[in-house]
Amino acid sequence: MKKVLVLNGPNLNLLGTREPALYGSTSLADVEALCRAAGERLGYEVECFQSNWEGALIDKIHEYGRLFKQGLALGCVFNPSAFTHTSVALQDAIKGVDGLPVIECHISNVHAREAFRNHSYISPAAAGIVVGFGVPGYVIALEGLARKHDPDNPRLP
Ligand code: CA2
Repeated sequence: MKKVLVLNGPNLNLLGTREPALYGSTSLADVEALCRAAGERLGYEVECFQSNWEGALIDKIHEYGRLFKQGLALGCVFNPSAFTHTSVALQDAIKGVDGLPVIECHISNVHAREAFRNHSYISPAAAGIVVGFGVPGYVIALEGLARKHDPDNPRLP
């Protein structure tokens, strides 16, 4: 069974504890359980990883770049959190692994918020973007990734 990475960036470990108006009241553990269940429905094994450290996120993208080349991984759903708006290094990592499809996912609509959130360093390297659907956006992103890989997957909704 091919693997899919659900990658979450800084402070998303705090999901559900504060700012429910922006990010909902679901915990990161619940988001990850939701993603694993969606992966199972689609026929993929979902691995979840969250870090507050840019380098740890980069290392995980490199790992999945290798798995993708070996035919063992399908791609990645990535909420880079605030690194979206700052990190040339994460854009370089995604471009550097060359081929791994990364779907950028944001819980809130970053385009309807402060001007500094309107720009993403990740989007130019992304295979797709899901923004502003709340936590269900992760499932939409997983389905989009699966559809890109195999539009005829009978498990797709
Ligand atoms: O909307 C998103 O998913 C964001 O990636 C969330 C980031 C934000 O910096 C991006 O602009 C948009 C922030 C995640 C912080 O999450 C918290 C959750 C609960 C309490 C505090 C922070």
